[in-house]
Amino acid sequence: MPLPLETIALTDGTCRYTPQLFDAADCDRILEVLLRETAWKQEHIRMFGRQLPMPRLTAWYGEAGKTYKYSGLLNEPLPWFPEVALLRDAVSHSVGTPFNSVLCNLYRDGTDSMSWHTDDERELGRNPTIASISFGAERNFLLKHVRTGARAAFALGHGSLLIMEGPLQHHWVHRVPKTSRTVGVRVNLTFRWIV
Ligand SMILES: O=C(O)CCC(=O)C(=O)O
Repeated sequence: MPLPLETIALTDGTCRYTPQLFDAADCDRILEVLLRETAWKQEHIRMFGRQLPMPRLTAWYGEAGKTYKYSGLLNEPLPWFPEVALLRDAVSHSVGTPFNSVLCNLYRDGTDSMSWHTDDERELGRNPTIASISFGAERNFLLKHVRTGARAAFALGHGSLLIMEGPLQHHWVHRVPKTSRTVGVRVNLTFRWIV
């Protein structure tokens, strides 16, 4: 049976959330495996006329041919490895929808971050369901409505699941800000369906 998820109805979109999709001992093991086995890469993006390192490491896994372009980077999927395929299946089961790709983000400490953006690339389809699981240090995940400025926030901790769905990506931007708190490593996986 999929776990009950809390539904948070926002203006123009919906989130579903549980703070603990996996139990604590599993989370520690999963974090260790993801840190060790994911093909983490330092990507660079062009900003202010310069190639700057992204403030996090990333990796893209998925079915062959499911390429994903964001921030000017064309990502060819790496083949699923066992741990990430098991997580995909567990998350699909809980969310009730299939996923054929995942973006992995590694935040090494509080200086790593992700700036305001929306997951609205054409290959995600019109109203994508995006399922985000996190392991390791808790970090704030912020949402902002582009027209009204309304805000929502989640503290995404070890083993949490957050789903963004409906028209949310047309109306809200999201980010993970830097923090001056001393925080450890965090891994976030966002499962997606590439059309
Ligand atoms: O690390 C997170 O919680 C957010 C990841 C994210 O926004 C993304 O992959 O688009």
